[in-house]
Formats: sequence, C-alpha cells, structure tokens
Amino acid sequence: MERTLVLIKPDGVRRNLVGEIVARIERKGYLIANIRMLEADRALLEKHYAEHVGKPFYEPLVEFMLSGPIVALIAEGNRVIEGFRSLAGATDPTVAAPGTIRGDLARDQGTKVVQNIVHGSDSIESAEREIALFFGGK
Ligand code: D4T
Repeated sequence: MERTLVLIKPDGVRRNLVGEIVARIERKGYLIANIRMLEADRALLEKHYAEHVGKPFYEPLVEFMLSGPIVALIAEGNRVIEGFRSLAGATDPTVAAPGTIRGDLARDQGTKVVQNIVHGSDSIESAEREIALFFGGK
C-alpha cells in the first residue's frame, strides 16, 4: 500500500490545527498508519530538506521548522502521495485553492519563508526516505 510522510509544521501546531488536518486526511479516506509529535533537530531537517540547500529560503526554512513542535504522520492508501498534495494545495498559500488545507487555513505572513502548515512527500522515493528519517524505517 502506498504511504506518504505528512508533517504538520510549527505554525499548524501553534494554531491548534492538528485535529483539523488529521480529520481532513481521515475524511478523505486515508489511514493514519503512525503519528508522533517531536521537536526536530537541525541534523534531521538538513537531511529532510537536502534538496533545498543553497536556496535563499533554506536557512529561514530550517529556523522556522526549529521554532516549535511538529507532528509527523504516515498516511496510507492508493495514490496517497498525489492525494495528500491535492488536499494540501499549492505551496504558496495566497494562491492555494480554497478547499485545500493551505488555501483555507494559511496566508502570506510576510516572512522570508512561506509558512504553509503542512508538508507532504512528492514521490514514492521521497516518501520512503522521509518515513525512514522520521520513523526509523518503520
Ligand atoms: P513542502 O516540502 O514543505 O511540502 O512544500 P512543497 O513541496 O509545497 O514545497 P517545496 O518542497 O518546494 O518547499 C519547501 C518549503 O520551502 C518553502 N518555500 C518554498 C519558500 O519559502 N519559498 C519558495 O520559493 C519555495 C519554493 C515552502 C515550503
């Protein structure tokens, strides 16, 4: 069964949106196969965001992800990678479609990095790599 890694970023946790986001994933019909709250450390985030090293938003992104607890979860179901990215909406919350997590619940805060509440893996390879990072390969 296909799996994806979802992160509820510090803005989502701070704004008490954990239940709302988990409920949207469940109502869509995906299974929450595992879930944990953690405070990420820099080493973990550097691995998770390796593809963005050197980009102007990289350091603000890591600082933002260190700014508070996050929730990591594994969602499971046919085509869940694509399905969760559809639920999440576009990266930029200003233009994310209404009805999506980012479109309904986030907006531009004028910060150096977009604060867009959730992360979802973008491919089967990324999902397996990210699940291993956050759940030790389970
Ligand atoms: P994540 O990875 O958080 O699910 O977001 P996306 O898949 O939608 O976007 P991404 O990996 O391209 O970017 C990671 C993270 O960096 C922020 N970001 C991104 C930003 O602040 N400015 C930018 O120009 C981009 C591309 C938002 C999400």
